Amino acid sequence: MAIQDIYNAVMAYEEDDVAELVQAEVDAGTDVNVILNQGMIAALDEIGEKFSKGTLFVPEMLMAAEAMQAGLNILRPLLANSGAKPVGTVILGTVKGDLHDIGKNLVGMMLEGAGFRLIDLGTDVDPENFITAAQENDADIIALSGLLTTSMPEMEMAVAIVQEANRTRNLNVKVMVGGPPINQDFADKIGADGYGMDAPSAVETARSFVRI
Ligand code: B1M
Repeated sequence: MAIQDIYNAVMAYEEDDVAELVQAEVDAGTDVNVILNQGMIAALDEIGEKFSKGTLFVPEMLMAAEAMQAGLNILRPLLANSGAKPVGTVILGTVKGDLHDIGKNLVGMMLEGAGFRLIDLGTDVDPENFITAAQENDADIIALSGLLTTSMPEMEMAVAIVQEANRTRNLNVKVMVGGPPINQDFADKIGADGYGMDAPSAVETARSFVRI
């Protein structure tokens, strides 16, 4: 049994095998980050490269995502259960037009694991829905994920709408952004309060907003 087997099972779209192999690694005491990064995320990166080269297509990308999700379901309790009193509330979602949710879900699990109350609005989220959810839940942070290049202008618009609501509609939240096409420069340029390169750094950024 090896991490390579998890990688291979994601590449073969074998959901059940991924779940079994991830469970076996967890039982053997393997570091969750190793399982995630070297087993599951590395395989999805390879899938993405093959898609770029035109050697596989959307259905295969979807099957790989489902296999990844089967593994994430095993890891969820390890990542998400802090048991502590909430340190703050985060409204999380993928921006309008973008249906990718695996990275967002991972960010959400790690935020929960760090003690945040999480309201996950899912994918393809209209900016106004972030604001409504933040107001209804007295949230501290709005967290926007996006994977497509075309999500960047959507993110820019969402950040502008949230910051405008902070100024004029009695909202008081920090807004943070992340996803592969996003970097710190872009986050600064669009007026976001923070950026996370990956799930652990998203948690760090969120913690900096609530001063833990
Ligand atoms: Co899509 N897709 N996809 N896809 N897909 C990418 C993103 C792509 C890079 C593939 C490629 O061409 N190489 C490409 C985007 C190119 C671009 O715009 N530059 C692409 C494309 C083109 C598309 C479609 C347009 C394909 C088509 O229909 N022709 C289409 C778009 C649909 C839509 O959204 N409207 C599409 C569809 C899909 C599927 C539905 C089949 C599936 C998604 C299933 C799902 O999410 N439930 C899918 C998949 C699986 C991928 C790849 C292969 C994997 C994405 C993933 O889950 N990665 C991806 C290629 C790749 O990434 N290598 C690709 C693993 C995940 C853990 O990483 O999401 O990056 P990631 O999250 C990281 C960090 O980015 C960060 O933390 C996470 C954990 O460390 N992070 C944050 C994410 N959000 C954050 C928020 C934060 C902070 C950090 O703070 C708020």
